[in-house]
Amino acid sequence: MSVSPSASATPAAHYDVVVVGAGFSGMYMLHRLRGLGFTARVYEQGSGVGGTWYWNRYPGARCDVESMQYSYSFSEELQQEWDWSERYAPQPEILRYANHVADRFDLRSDIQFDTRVDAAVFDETKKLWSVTTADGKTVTAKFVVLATGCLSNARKPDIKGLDRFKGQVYHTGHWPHEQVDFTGLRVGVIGTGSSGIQSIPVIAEQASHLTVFQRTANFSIPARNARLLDEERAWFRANYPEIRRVEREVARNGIYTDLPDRGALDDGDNERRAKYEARWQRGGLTFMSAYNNLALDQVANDTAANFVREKIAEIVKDPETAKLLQPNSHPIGSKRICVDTDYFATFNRPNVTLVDIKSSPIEEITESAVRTTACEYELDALVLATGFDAMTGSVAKIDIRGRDGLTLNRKWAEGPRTYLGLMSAGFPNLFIITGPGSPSVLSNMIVSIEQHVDWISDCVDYMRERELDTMEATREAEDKWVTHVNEVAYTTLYPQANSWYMGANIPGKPRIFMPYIGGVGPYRQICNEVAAKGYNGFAMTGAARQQRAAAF
Ligand code: NA7
Repeated sequence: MSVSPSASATPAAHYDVVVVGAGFSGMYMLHRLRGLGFTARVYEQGSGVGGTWYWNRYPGARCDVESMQYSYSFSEELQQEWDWSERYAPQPEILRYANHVADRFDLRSDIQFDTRVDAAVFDETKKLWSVTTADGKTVTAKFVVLATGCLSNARKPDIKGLDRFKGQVYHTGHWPHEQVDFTGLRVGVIGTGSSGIQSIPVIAEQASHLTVFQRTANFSIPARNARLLDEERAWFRANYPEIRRVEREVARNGIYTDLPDRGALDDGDNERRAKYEARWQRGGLTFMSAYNNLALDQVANDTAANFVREKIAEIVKDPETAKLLQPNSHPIGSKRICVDTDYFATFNRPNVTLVDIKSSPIEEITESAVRTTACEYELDALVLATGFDAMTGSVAKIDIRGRDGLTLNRKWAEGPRTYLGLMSAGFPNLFIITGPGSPSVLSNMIVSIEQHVDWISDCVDYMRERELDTMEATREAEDKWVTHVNEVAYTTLYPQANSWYMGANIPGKPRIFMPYIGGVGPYRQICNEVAAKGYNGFAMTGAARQQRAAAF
């Protein structure tokens, strides 16, 4: 018996919300949506949860924010019970934590792994999104939440001959799941950002010889990583209410530390040096919190940069190598500052060579070597620590079509445009977590993720209560916000660096300072006020009422 196609076609499954990505944002989003009684489906490209921590398995990978702060705050039981073992958790432990959260909150049943989302198309008549996955299946959803992560789209550099290389090739952002053993091998690392700086000391211990190809020297502060003592964990746990408050409302970057009350030039030389020394000895990202004007004033910034340059000269024995390792192309902090364990000291090892590819660029990669304009380096393995198409790269891989068939890629061709980093005009009911235009990568990501997820959860709940169909950023509000994000960025030293914050690491990517630098506290306040005023700057349509909100 033949069955007509219309009779056999099963209708597409429908969810209230489709979430793309099961990293820290996707997992918490799912948890909140379920708590509100929404149906949700999460699609995850990887075979497990954890997002960036699922992919970034390179040797030495660890978080540069302290574990007791780089952890969810939404569950008091979770933050009281989970035992972080080190001050800065290594990647395997962060992944264990992500898996623990998935199990503890029973998230897996609504997550479909090994499933890439290829397309999301908005149907203006039905006011629904159709979401198509790489396996060819399509589901519909009222809302789509892009929890695709900011640093999850590993970027293979465009170097001539790379595909010809016959040895092993790895990218730090897409590391194999099996153990990689460099013992006895001649290894080359291209890239000296955070991933290179973390992996180089570990690879140097295994490799017979390590050649580091450096285009731009970076500022790095010692992590001073150590096992966490019981009393340290207990202190955090006892003080979490205040610590989390400061992270959310006071510290601009969402990291609890003693905050500066003065600028670098308000202290004399000796006092300033003592402060930098204390921060250097304490270690970590909060070095930049020594003074309140290091991101704003070039002369102030120079005092911190000079301090670190002097430290590099003290650590690295060969003066020529030390000089090459001293950053001089950008203000300290204007590229994400790195946090390391023995990075600079690694260059004192006899089996490590630093190659300056700024003065002698890589010409090509042959079957067995990297050839610069000055020399050829025979290698058995190559590690690409060349970073990510940050903030927009993963979103750009999805064919997202909003009103009138407009694609998000076309809309963002001149750079990402959002209102509050949360929505983009022309794309109703499509939310972005920690998107461009929000503090995002300039902050402790978990603080920003929780804030966005909570805001989005409140928002969809608000819409359900009022029987609203669509919500969308207005062009006016978006234009104002984009202008504001830019204005704030240009009051700082950040735009001076060719950083991935600016999209400068991707040839052809528009140079726009993507994250919002106004601080997580003020940003949270703006978002809360917008919500309190009935989602000012967003247009809403619905059965129960029609409203078009004024620009914020
Ligand atoms: P980053 O910080 O973008 O660093 C990438 C590094 O690779 C950086 O040193 C680049 O030099 C270098 N690079 C990139 N492309 C090339 C080519 N074609 N040739 C030579 N060198 C190249 O990425 P990471 O993975 O280290 O860190 C990203 C974030 O993850 C980090 O900030 C933390 O937040 C966690 P350049 O500076 O462009 O001259």
